Amino acid sequence: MDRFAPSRRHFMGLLGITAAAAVSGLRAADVQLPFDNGKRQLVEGFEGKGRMILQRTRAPLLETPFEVYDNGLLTPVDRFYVRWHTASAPRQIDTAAFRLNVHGHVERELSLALADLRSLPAREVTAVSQCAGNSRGFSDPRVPGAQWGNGAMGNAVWRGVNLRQVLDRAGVKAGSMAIRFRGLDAAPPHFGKSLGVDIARNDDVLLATHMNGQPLPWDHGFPLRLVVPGWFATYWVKAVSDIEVLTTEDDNYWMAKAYRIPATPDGSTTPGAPAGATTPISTMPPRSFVTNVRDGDRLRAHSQHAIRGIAFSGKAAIRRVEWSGDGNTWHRCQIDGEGGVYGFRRWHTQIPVGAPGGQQLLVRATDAAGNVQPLHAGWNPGGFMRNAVESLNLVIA
Ligand SMILES: Nc1nc2c(c(=O)[nH]1)N[C@H]1C(S)=C(S)[C@@H](COP(=O)(O)O)O[C@H]1N2
Ligand SMILES: [Mo]
Repeated sequence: MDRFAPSRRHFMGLLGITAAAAVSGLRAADVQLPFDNGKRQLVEGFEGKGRMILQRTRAPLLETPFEVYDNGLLTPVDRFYVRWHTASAPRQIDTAAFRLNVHGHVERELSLALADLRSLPAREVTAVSQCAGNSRGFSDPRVPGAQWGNGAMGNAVWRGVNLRQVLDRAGVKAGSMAIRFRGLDAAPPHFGKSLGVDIARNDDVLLATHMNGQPLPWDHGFPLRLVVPGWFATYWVKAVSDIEVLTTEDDNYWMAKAYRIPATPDGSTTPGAPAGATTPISTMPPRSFVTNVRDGDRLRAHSQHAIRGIAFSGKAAIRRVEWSGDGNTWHRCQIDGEGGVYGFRRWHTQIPVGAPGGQQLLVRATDAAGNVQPLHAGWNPGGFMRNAVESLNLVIA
């Protein structure tokens, strides 16, 4: 596949017209996501990105091709999915003039330069970032929104300062209710999300400057982004420049109207049912995927086949991964050692392959809090939080 000459890419980066220009000059290949109207282009040439599935050019929505998850536990920065609501975040900032402002219900307002943040102790957390709408394209009946396959997720090592250090410098006053984070996005409704004070003060919540050892690229929130391990990525505000401590619930669009799920135990409802109470989406239920075998693959009859994949949960550590040929009898897979609580965990096993014909393969994950993937997918009007057991139909020959 052709790449742009570096000079051209540099030029586009400077002018901030990466996306639209990039695609028109690209040689692209077709890919098919496994649902109706799932035809997409595989493109290369977005600034800093390798081959990605193009969902939208501007504001960019780029999906990670699924084979990337089989290559290693960490998702490389150049293959990490990209999601912006508007194309209004700057692609050029004066890093010397940049300030992170902390204000609202605090003892002392802060205006921190990047150098101030660099002087604070940094820490690293390995965590999965997953869009709340990951896998929305599988919703049945279909729902509006980005028609993602399963590639709006990625696992990275995030480095930055613990948010609590910054909050403690400002002194969050008693009676505070929520902490709102806003990005540099200029278009209304200005992107912002908020977290309860206790969540925001968690050890693992970071104002990150690096992912996988590299400074954050523009698309992932340079110069600072919020990292909220376990929580859906909508809370991981990119290019965050403003932190406001609130004494009431946040009533801004992104909390009060968007990214809400039915207030039912599993966040789902019946298609067509009257709208009931909703609640902001929060932590990620467990998911698991086979990464080395795809739906429709051919396996050799009467053999043993090694399968492997990934599992993660935002609610507790992954405790168990199982496979099944029928959805009734489940067999334990081996979970590999590394990965951490919030990251992808690798698992593997051998499955017996039967006589020629068809064979099903299902995998499900359970976390330490007892959350288990349901056999059948729930449904909600936003297409959020899909987490059903994945099922592959294999061809045995
Ligand atoms: N400033 C800003 N931050 C943002 C968003 C945005 O539109 N603007 N989108 C959020 C959503 S919905 C997702 S899924 C993640 C995507 O992060 P990524 O592009 O680094 O993968 O960023 C979050 N942070
Ligand atoms: Mo998202």
